[in-house]
Amino acid sequence: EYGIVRPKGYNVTFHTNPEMEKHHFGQTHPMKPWRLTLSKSLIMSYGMPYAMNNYIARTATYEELNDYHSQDYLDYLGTVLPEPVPRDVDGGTNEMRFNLGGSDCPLFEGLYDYCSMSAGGSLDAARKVCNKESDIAISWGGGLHHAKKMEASGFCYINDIVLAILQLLRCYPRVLYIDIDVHHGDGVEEAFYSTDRVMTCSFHKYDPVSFFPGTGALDDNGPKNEYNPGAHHAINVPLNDGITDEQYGWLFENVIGSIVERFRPSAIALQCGADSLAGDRLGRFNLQVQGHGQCVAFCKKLGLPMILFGGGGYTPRNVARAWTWETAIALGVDKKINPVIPQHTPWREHFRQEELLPTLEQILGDPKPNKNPQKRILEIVQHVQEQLRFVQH
Ligand code: V1P
Ligand code: CA
Ligand code: ZN
Repeated sequence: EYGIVRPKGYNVTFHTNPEMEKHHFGQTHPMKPWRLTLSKSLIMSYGMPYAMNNYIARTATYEELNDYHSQDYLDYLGTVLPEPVPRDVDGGTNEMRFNLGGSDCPLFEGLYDYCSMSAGGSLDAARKVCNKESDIAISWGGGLHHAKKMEASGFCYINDIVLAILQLLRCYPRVLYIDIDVHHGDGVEEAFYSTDRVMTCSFHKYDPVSFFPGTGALDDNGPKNEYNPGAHHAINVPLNDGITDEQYGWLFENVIGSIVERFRPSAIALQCGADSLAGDRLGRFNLQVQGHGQCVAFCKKLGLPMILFGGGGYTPRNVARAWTWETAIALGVDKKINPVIPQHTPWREHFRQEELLPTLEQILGDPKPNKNPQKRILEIVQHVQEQLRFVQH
């Protein structure tokens, strides 16, 4: 139709839930679920749905969420209303206990539904990959990597990634989790701290004092003790402001290349948080759509079954650009995709103020000074390779 052909014998599945996009965290909150609508309509305007299998994600059940999250946390999440429960019910202690109701993780109308839809999409993606019905399954509504077993954190309430990886572990011996969101993937790292069947690797801006969540130092590689098989199975790549496509791509290919060689994963879970792009409202990097997408292309070339998750991304138009480009990469469109966009798409509305044609090739954001010396980049690769020597071949 639009120059995209479905490759024979290669299946990409796309999992979304339009209901999820209708939820609001609040006027000033940076997390805007409608960025998913924007992304989907851009993806549609290129005709990509013709080249993949599209599924409306179901909502995850309580039992499915309970595969990772604790019952008392889920029970509380299921009963809270936008108005905090009256003080005389629990004295506000549950909100404090579960980190709910603050500015990062507000309580809003339909919160529990929103969470179970995000998790439902990622669980559906994992099941398709397990059944071999999908080579790459995409869940842009997932990727909520900070949520803990009994605690909300950083805009994340339910850790759909952990739930999806738990599914993958039912049919694949080893899963590699990669996280290119600008924030540290602390929730996923913590969940798999004590297993050698999951290796986690997050690339992020690191500043223990002033950048959320403050964890993910180079030498944080999982609790080291002789009884912990998960020791050395957490890899962290802490970065500074302003990293470019060139440096990031070099680091990514060296770090992930070394991990794959040593750990030999049987499946990949890739969190594609788009807040690592230049011009992001919360981010600090200088990545362009090409550099971000190059990570997806490199993983695809490994030829392993893979799930692509969404995640952060606070400049909605750029989120849509990146996730559209990455959907195209999953589909195997390696040349530039047809930039002729139908005039009538709702997506056009959001781009009409731009001077240039809204192509995916546009340079994003004002460049930030690059605070990543080449020496440090080399040091990081060296440290990772030293860590990997401890990993059983
Ligand atoms: O920095 C914090 C707070 C302050 N500390 C007490 C914690 N929170 C950050 C949270 C960022 C979450 C990122 C999520 C993801 O990795 C995955 C979906 O992308 C924060 C920031 C900030 N600039 O880092 N919260 C907010 N900004 C915020 C701003 C306005 C309204 C509500 C929250
Ligand atoms: Ca990250
Ligand atoms: Zn983020």
